[in-house]
Amino acid sequence: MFQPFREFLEEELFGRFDLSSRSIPPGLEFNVSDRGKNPAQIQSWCYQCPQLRKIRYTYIDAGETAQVFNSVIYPAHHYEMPLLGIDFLSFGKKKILVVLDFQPLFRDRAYQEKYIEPMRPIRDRYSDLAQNLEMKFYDANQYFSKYLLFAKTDAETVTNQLFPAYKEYLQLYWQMLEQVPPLTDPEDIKRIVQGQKDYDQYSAERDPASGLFSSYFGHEWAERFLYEFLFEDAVPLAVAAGRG
Ligand code: BLA
Repeated sequence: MFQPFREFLEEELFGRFDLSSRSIPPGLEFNVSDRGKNPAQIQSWCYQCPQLRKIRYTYIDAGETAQVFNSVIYPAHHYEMPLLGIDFLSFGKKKILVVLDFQPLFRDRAYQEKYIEPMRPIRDRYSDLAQNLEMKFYDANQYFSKYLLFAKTDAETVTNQLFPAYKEYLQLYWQMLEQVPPLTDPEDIKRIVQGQKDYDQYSAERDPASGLFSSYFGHEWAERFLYEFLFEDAVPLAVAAGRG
């Protein structure tokens, strides 16, 4: 269902950037599950280039039962711009949830003006995909922008609206990346390092996918996947508590 989105992202990345592979810890790059009736497989890719310090995406294919395309792109630490976040989920073809956002590291007005306002004209043209749904796991005011696409939708809308919207958001993201002034003050850069780390910590603790990973691949694998790959700059709660 979302393979064309993955392929498009891949073509864009390889066409625009000088990518090198970034290692994925052993055992986390690929897994298959035959627990229960429905076989599921999960595969991940990870790259870096001078402008983007971590580009990761994951595809879960459990046939009709579940299709998920998830990605986060982290700019280099000398760019303060938002992370690109993608989470497209389809369960049994009936339940389709899509989220796409430039995920802000900071919430001040100047930041919003520079990095979030440019999304607005696109968002306004895809109002079917901007549904103002309530968030149950995350706080909509943290690491989400007011112009995110967030919708419960159907397969037809995925093809006819989400795909063009996705292309436009990506286009804007690349354009922003070309224009963003690099930070040079080590203090400013430190603030971005911390901002991206805080994002990982927050996301690892809230990720609604942890149950899904556990059910397919077991708790231990799920924890490793979250803390060693998806959000590798997060510290597992038990470890963090022990350090206190
Ligand atoms: C929701 N994301 C979800 C849900 C799952 C995932 C299972 C709950 C769906 C439901 O309501 O039943 C799945 N999340 C994943 C997967 C990965 C993951 C498979 O991290 C990793 C491979 N989530 C993101 C990113 C964004 C995001 C980058 O990982 C930003 C665009 C958003 N996902 C997001 C939001 C919700 C969601 C906003 C709704 C959660 C809520 O209601 O609070």
